[in-house]
Amino acid sequence: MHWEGIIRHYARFFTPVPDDCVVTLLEGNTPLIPAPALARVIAPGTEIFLKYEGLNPTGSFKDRGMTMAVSMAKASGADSIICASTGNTSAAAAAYAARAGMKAFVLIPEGKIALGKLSQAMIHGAQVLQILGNFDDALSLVCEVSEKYPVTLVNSVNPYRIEGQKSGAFEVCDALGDAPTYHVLPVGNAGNITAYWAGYKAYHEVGKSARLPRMLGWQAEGSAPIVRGHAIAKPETVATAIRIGNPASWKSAEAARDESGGSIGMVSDAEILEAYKLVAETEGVFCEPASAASIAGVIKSSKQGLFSKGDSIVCTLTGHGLKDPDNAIAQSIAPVTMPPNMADVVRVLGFS
Ligand code: AN7
Repeated sequence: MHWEGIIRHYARFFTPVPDDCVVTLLEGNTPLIPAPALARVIAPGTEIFLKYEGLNPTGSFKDRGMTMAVSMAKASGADSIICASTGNTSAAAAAYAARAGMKAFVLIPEGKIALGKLSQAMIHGAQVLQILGNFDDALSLVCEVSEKYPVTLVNSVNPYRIEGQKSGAFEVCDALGDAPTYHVLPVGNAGNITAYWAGYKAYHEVGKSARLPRMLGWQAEGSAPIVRGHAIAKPETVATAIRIGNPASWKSAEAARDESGGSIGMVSDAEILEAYKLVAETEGVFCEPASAASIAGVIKSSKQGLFSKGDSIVCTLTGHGLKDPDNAIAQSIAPVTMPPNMADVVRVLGFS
């Protein structure tokens, strides 16, 4: 069947969108990739699946929420949207605004967003404001601007964002025939863990799945307000996507954790980078550092003895590795530079 994007495919689960207002890049329908080699190394006896959200149109899960938020903005007659972002939301907002014929304004923390994401916001013609502050500062600003001026806020405080992002959970259930034992994901502004849990509950309520997963969320140690129980004034982490000190969906993330019998923990930058390389090298799947926090979390949980034989574990890999080429290069062995000479080439290749 021809894929029509999440709004049309999962229409019965969403607020109705007038058909002529649907703004879509045919997001969703991303692969759920089995990761047997990774499972053997990090959690033997379990089945691990990677929900590879990097294959969305702008390279992250944000497209699922943005198609809903921008479509509803269009339905309400808006001609511009605004967001704060650590990068991926701005990329999605810029692209969907372009698609809708709207203006996008994006506020990003200066110097702290991955190169690919910045290039996306720019090429789609968004007006980009680099704030000399962090994501939390930018989010307060856009909330205030959107209250006072005629521009629609498309951060995840916009409920249509969360609604659209529920579709990730629907797709996991459709692929597996049921919910997994555990659903693992990185936590930044905490919208996605909120959305996945809402999606799993909605599917369960209508009998599309027999069980509910335990939700396992992972923050970076330097940006772990939920774990530490207080806002972090100066969040830091190599995983810039989740460099957030005061998440908008804090309470609903805690509810997802508690209702599902799950947990929200933290992993160090070193653990994130190790997981980032491991999934790329063992499975051929390239995600950005923030996404790898989910894998790092599985490694940590596995060491603590959380998993049992036969458990199914789904990790959302939230963004594509190409978003952040600088980190990929920094974490890898540098290429060898050499003359175009057969003897030297075969020697370096180890054949002579
Ligand atoms: C790759 O783009 O907040 O917990 O402004 O880009 O739902 O915030 C990005 C978040 C995980 C965390 N992985 O999700 C933004 C932004 C990646 C991300 C998260 C983000 P939430």
